[in-house]
Amino acid sequence: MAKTTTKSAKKPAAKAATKPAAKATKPAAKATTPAAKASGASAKSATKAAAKAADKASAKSARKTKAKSALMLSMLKPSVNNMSVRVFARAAGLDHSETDVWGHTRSPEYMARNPAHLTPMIEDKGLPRGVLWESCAIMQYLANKHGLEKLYPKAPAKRAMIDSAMFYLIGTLYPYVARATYPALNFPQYAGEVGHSDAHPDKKAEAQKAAIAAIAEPLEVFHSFFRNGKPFIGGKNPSIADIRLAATLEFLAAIDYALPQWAKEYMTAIEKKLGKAYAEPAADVRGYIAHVKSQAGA
Ligand SMILES: N[C@@H](CCC(=O)N[C@@H](CS)C(=O)NCC(=O)O)C(=O)O
Repeated sequence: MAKTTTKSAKKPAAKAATKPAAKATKPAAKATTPAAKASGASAKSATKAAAKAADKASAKSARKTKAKSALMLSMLKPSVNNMSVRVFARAAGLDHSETDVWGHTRSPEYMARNPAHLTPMIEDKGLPRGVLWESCAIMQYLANKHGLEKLYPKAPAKRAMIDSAMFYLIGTLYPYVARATYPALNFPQYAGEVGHSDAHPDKKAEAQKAAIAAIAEPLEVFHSFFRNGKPFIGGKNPSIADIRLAATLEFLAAIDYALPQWAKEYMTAIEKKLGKAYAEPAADVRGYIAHVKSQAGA
């Protein structure tokens, strides 16, 4: 299973994360001091051996730190766009670190790297601009880079179906889900949406109602067309399109949307297949939904 380290974007946490590593090399350097003070050839060779061992140890720990921090993910815990990549990284067994950037996406530092101010965002050395956002593009890139065929098939026709399902989700299903659930989640809606405007609350409620009603059609398309009798869009195993779909459906709990039976079973099946890789990031989304619901009920 991949190692995941999580930190916050706030400065104290960043400092805390770098300091112990820097300090860790010091005891090894100090360990040579008593021997250096001693005289005689054996003391000198003992010093040399200790220094060599210390060098080896610090080089090893530097390599380890480098490997661990090779993939960095900036994310927001309550978001299903982010949940998709967090589930994927765990399911793929990728060593990565997560930085919670809640409240920091529009900071000058973040905007300088990502003018779209979006999460999830990965930082990876091989990328021409050093960063990549858009959940599906991130999963596609990492699956390509690490040859994760089980999650993202290589055969063009099979791959095309996964891509089609993901584009359909981002372009059609997700806007309905956002319009339907963001008011309940206390998330700002996208500009141009009635919910974002200063229209009368009745108009906003109407738009939300229409979006809720519109969800059923694309949902059925995922079931009858993309799954087509298979357990998952990917076949016997969940693909990146399945991760993206299941994560999206999590938000519907915010409005107590009555999922069709197949969708309930599908989500249970994904969670069972992916285990902790799914459950851990899902717990953050579910925790947030439970929180906003309790606030609304208070
Ligand atoms: N289509 C994008 C949507 C990304 C998105 O909307 N991210 C939101 C969180 S759900 C965000 O980072 N918002 C922060 C901001 O705009 O400052 C994806 O799938 O990654």
